Amino acid sequence: AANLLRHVDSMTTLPSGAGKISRLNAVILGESLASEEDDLVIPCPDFSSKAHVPSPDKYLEMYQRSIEDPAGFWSDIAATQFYWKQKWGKSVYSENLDIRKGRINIEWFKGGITNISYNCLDANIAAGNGEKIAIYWEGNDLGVDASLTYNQLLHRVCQLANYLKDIGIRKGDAVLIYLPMLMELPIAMLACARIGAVHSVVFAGFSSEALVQRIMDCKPKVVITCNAVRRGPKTINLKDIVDTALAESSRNGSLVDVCLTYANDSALKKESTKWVEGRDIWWQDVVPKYPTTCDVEWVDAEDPLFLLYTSGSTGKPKGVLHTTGGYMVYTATTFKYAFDYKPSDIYWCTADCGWITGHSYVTYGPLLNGATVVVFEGAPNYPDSGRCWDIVDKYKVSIFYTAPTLVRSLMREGDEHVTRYSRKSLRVLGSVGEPINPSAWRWFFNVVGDSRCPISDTWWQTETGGFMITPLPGAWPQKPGSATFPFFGVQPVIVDEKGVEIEGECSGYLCVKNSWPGAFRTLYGDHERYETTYFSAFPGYYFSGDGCSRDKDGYHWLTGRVDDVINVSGHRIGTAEVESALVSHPQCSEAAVVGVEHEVKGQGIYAFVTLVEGVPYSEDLRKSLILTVRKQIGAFAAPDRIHWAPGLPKTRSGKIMRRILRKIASRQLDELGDISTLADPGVVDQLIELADC
Ligand code: 6R9
Repeated sequence: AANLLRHVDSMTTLPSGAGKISRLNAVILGESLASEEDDLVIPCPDFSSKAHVPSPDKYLEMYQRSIEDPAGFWSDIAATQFYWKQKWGKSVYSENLDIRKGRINIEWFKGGITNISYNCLDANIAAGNGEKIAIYWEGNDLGVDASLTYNQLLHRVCQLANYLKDIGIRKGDAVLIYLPMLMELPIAMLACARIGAVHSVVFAGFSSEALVQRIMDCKPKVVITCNAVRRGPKTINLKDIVDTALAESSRNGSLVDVCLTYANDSALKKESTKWVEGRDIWWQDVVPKYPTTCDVEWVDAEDPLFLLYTSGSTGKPKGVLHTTGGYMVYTATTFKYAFDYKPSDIYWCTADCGWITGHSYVTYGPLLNGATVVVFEGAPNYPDSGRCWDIVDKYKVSIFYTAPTLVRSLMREGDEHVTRYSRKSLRVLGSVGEPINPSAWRWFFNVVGDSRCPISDTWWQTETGGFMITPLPGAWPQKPGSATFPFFGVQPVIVDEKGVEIEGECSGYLCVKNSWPGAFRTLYGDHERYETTYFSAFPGYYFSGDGCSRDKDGYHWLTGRVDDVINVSGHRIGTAEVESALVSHPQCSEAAVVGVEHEVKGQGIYAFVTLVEGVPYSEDLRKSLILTVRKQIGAFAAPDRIHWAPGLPKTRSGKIMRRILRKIASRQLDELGDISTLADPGVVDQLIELADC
């Protein structure tokens, strides 16, 4: 904090003045950090003067208090901005993040009794916002749209909550939600929360096999889905995927009693939907018959709110568990400050509720603030590459939050798709999911935001629940590509490979020293894996899995994952998951997957495969290997490249040397390094020869 203090201090003397980025030289992806260092984007004085945090000084004052007195800082916010049926007990929080001192444990507001659905809906209505629009829904096809006020949203949520109670769902029961971006998705999440059920949303791009894996882990009694969805020019039959998954999971002993299916008429007619009598129920046949009021199930702050599966470095996805009170306070507060949210804003986050971004910043964070949220069903380039800006103009979106991969893909299509729309409603832009390279940052800032909207490049994770390192718009100068400084209450540290904290200008592993209210509490059913994955590598800290450097001014620059997780278009994929899908193919005996730089997706998936003895490599086999991954995980995890590897580079003890594979995959052949420790160094030449095969 002392470092941060010094450098922010020196920034207050920076010349003020709004503006364009001084240097707009053409930049290539992955350019070096050094060339960016003096590239400061100074916030507009007019913007800053109206911002929640108008200056570095104000930030510092709040940040310092949040670190010196976390209990006071967070309990003031919790007590004044949220409804609690009963206040928490004596201690605001308790934590042990040090594995050497025993079990890892994080609790916030324990003993406090509340309900997040009540705080999203009833509390805003009581404050006079009942007739304010909660959700603008924009369908995939032009001209298909709908909206709900806070009153209407509450009614819909209550009807579903009553139905779920009626079929026997109780506090603590898991409910699996497999829905695309229909309004019914946030409705289903809020209905579960209202009755204390634990939702587990599975991104509707996951395959049936991935769905089975999740059903087997959390054993829901009910699955909520829809018959089909339109995405761009395609119609995807989700119900078929669910049917296959439910048949398989019941064979494996996990029986789902009810499959509540929303009839998404614009995608597929009811009559054409396959049906399992006795298990399948049309949402529209039952839910609207229930009363529009539903008593809230008051829960403890530490009662579970949801499970969300994410990829790790082994094949089995991890069920990240978030609880109620801390998550509520944290998502709402980060939303307010990192986007400088004001009640007049119209907010659009392009993320799907199947990922953490959709949980925290489509549903909970914004609704807790009483915001108006745009929910978009479709694809951002359909019917053409101007769709996003068409939506921005249509709803007068003022805060637009998206992923670098989308920025890069739109950037390639040319400025005219952007500039033919007004976009004058835009005020704040946001980025999430992966590092945003400076050239994409500049394009987003200059072209989309007309050089007047600050960009909040928010670094965080499924595990962190909410933003950890993020700009606060208007508070301080930005550097394109840097996530800047920690949010209130967060103490990030950079450690070396021995786990020793490094001060000042440095690079290393990004850890966090303390707990924050939005932190995940465990991995569902596997607290030991929680402790070993996140708290054992560097004892005393939470280890994020990311690399990070800090520049001379204290700005943070995220450099990507340092573990076996790759980030494709902002989606986390474990290399082990893809490998295990590949080796399940009867003709593949071994696979090794690495990430390679990809112009649009950030990282692409590059798979080395060894075939079963005697099987020749062919184009058909390549296609069928890719299809296997699509089937087991989902289309988004399909390898970009298959590289036939008669042998893989292994040490004498049989460990695959991924370092070498990464170099071969990115064709950095003069940087292979020492290959003498390989059991058979000859395989390297062989792989290089086959690279373009
Ligand atoms: C929110 C989310 C987490 C991983 C994380 C990191 C990468 C996310 C980033 C970023 C650089 C940012 N990541 N935001 N890297 N700058 N602003 O994406 O959660 O799906 O769990 O992914 O994404 O590598 O470790 P999740």
